[in-house]
Amino acid sequence: MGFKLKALVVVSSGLVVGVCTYAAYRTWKKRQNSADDEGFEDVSKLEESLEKKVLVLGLDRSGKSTLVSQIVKDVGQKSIISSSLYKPTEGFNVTSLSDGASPTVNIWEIGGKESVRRYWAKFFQDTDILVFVVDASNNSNLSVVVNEIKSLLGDARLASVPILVLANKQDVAGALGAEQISNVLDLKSIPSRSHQVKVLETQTKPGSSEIHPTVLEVRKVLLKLSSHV
Ligand SMILES: Nc1nc2c(ncn2[C@@H]2O[C@H](COP(=O)(O)OP(=O)(O)OP(=O)(O)O)[C@@H](O)[C@H]2O)c(=O)[nH]1
Ligand SMILES: [Mg+2]
Repeated sequence: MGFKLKALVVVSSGLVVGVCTYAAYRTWKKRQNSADDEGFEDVSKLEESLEKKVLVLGLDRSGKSTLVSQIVKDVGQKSIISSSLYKPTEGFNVTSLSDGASPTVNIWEIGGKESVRRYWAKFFQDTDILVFVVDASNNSNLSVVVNEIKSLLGDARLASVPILVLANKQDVAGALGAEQISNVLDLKSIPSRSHQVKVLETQTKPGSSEIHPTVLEVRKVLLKLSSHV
């Protein structure tokens, strides 16, 4: 087997294992919830509401992993954002965010490469908030973004889920702003009764010693939203 083919087999099987692990986790969680429900229904519901699921999607290289790694850092922590080397997410990453007051936010970031995008739908179930990261400095793939968002909006499992669209890479000259991204993606045509949509400009460029204020704003919005969904 040639090197490329071998690599492909390893990557694909890694993703399939990832998706299977996720499916197993959900089955376990369902069983655990139904076991909890026996005689303790109210307590179990209360516990359920203490964890929220945020799904982070977007095309490859839009900045999802970089964003998530910054969102979960301690605010005062220095020398944070280490490398600008691109390491694509081949499956998914899960991490948690908590401020002690709001529910714990479990952040699921799924890889954005075309080969991984077809597995996105496996992660839709039980999503409380959807974050969609757009590389606002790259005009060339916005039509792909439009199609991906359309198909997300058409999925019943995401019905009425609030959507936070991030126009990322604002540090790059010529990056489209929130208003332009909103127009290009036709976000204003989404009925507010089906989805609450918010667009924020962000920059997650590695190399800074402090978390950028736009990332802190995303964290704040997520924690606030998670208390209301
Ligand atoms: N200029 C600039 N570069 C950024 C910014 N955010 C991330 N990058 C760079 O963009 C590249 C891709 O970032 P990732 O966070 O790995 O992208 P991703 O969306 O997770 O990509 P996949 O995992 O393949 O879906 C990396 O080289 C980052 O250093 C930003 O705000 N500005
Ligand atoms: Mg990634």
